[in-house]
Amino acid sequence: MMATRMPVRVFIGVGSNLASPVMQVRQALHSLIRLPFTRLQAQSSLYRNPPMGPAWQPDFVNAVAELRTDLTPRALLAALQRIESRQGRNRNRLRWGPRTLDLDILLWGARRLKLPGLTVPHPGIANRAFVLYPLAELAPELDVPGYGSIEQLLARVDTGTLFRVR
Ligand code: A4P
Ligand code: MG
Repeated sequence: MMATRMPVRVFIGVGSNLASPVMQVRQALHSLIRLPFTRLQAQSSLYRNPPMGPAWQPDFVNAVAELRTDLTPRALLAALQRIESRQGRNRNRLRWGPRTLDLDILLWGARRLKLPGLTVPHPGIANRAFVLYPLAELAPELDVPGYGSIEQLLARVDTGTLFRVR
């Protein structure tokens, strides 16, 4: 008999600020639907917001997706990086610079992971309104392991610069 595993609840941060960001984000969400051993459970609204980092770059569009997956963390990260590459992500750009698509693993169930090339919860999570706000839209009850409740974290960031894309 096949072993059935309990799929893990995973949240993915999606961001783009180049080449029609709204379209890039929608296309990425579409690609998440087609990941193997994975179900797209929910997706947040899209939010336009100013760049964190170099200010000369275009505004970002950000969203969060909720998955259920049987993939390992490494396999999911590799699959996300393939989606980034397909959407023209150039990996040699400066830190926090513009990009067609960024897919970050925000949360892996209630676990904390520290592998070479993969830290979960995503280290920036607690300071980023463009992550916390869409995350809270999907899971207001969430606890971010090592950081606190989403409600507490959200109270400490400025959500005034987020505009829901209609
Ligand atoms: N990596 C480690 N942990 C993770 C994780 N949890 N999920 C490693 C995904 N990747 C993870 O990432 C660099 C390396 O991080 C990868 O090789 C992976 O092994 P990257 O996507 O190649 O580069 P990056 O995204 O430019 O680097 P960094 O420092 O992770 O940037 P961030 O934190 O992703 O921030 N402003 C707004 N408004 N909205 C944004 O979405 N995004 C960024 C990028 C800057 N400013 C922004 C936004
Ligand atoms: Mg990234």
